[in-house]
Amino acid sequence: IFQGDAARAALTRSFDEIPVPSHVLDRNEALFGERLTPTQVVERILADVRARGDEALRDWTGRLDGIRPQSLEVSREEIEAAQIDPALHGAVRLAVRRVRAFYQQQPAHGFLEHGPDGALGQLVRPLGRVGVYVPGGLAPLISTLIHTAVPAQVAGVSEIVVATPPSKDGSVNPAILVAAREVGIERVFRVGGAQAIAALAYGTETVPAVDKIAGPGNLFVVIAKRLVYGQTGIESLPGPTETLVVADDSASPRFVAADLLAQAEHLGAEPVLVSTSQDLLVEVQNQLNGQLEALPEPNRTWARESVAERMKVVLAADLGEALDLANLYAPEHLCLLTRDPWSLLGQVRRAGGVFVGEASMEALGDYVAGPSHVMPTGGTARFMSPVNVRDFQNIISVVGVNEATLRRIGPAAALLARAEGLEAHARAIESRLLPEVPDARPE
Ligand code: HSO
Ligand code: ZN
Repeated sequence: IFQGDAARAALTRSFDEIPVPSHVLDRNEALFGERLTPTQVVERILADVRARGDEALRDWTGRLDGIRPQSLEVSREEIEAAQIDPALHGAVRLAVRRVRAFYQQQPAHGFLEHGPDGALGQLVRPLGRVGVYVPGGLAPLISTLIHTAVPAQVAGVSEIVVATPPSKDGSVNPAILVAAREVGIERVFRVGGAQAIAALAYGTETVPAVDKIAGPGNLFVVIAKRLVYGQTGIESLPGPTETLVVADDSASPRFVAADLLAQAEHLGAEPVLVSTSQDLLVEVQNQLNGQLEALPEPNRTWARESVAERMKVVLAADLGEALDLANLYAPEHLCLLTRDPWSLLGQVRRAGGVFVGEASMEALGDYVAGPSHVMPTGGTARFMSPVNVRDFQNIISVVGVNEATLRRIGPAAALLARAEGLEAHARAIESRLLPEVPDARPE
């Protein structure tokens, strides 16, 4: 249990290289005959997909996912035919509806006022084509498709394509296909990992190059996104997830433990508990042990690993200190389980999302609350925001001043140009200020 300065130290992030687990190096050795780092592997994959397109995608998918798909694109018929349990289908629809309704409220318009001086403004335009990466593997993140594609759609993006890894028999999880259909996405590619990011960035015979890639992924996906940035846009580099719970003596230890475990079952997750009550910390610990035991496998193993390796527990002097620590840590998720959680909102400075009170657990936000669950991780909430409509639009500045304004402000521009030693700039400005005698300017 950390307190005071030790708590500050424990919650201060360091931005060292992401540690590479030894099992990743072992796997690379088995695959490549050398202990390549993930970055070296990703560089090979990117170069190969860029050079050989679809064939490289098939080869890498065969090698890494254990299935060599003939058709890289999921056919329209397959998307149309996908079926899931009706209740689950209803839940997908509810999630789509609520996420869409949420983003429709985000102000996203430009401005352009025509006045006596002409006009200055901003045009807001949707991006052309967006690629959404949907992780498969251990957990097929149906919700992630919804939580990235819907804000893009609300932004006005007309073409959204999805890439997701195939399962061993080459199929794509039907719930992901149903979600794609409900959102209105027509193109889904069965390709995952760094090879998917390469395909979306460079384009292949089958996969179109996109203007921006959004969505979380494993270490290889995150490294690939970082390396293709510039060739294409990326929304962020979502890494392992974190939740910081602030709880006082009024909080239910059962709920606090449940929320920490919900987070802990994500691989690599970091659960943090900051409480003003020593008693609560003890009770939560008991609850955690009991609830962990009651989890089925493999979830118990995943959750236990996060709790044992990364969970942090802090005793704060008061809620003011608790919030200071939360702002220092800048969690992806900040959960307020206190007597009067709304009264703390004014002190929240740095977080991806804030979950206010017992009824608003983070797990609800993962699915159906409304805001996208793709939020800044690793302390990047200091300067980043959750996925939102603005991620899928660009702004174009409009300069449309008229003659009268030019006369008023042009001489200052010419002065600044000469101060920068840029004579042609000054002359371009003055050519309009002195239209009749363009060469009359003294040397
Ligand atoms: N909590 C995760 C997102 C997620 N959880 C998707 C379940 N499905 C990262 O914010
Ligand atoms: Zn989650």
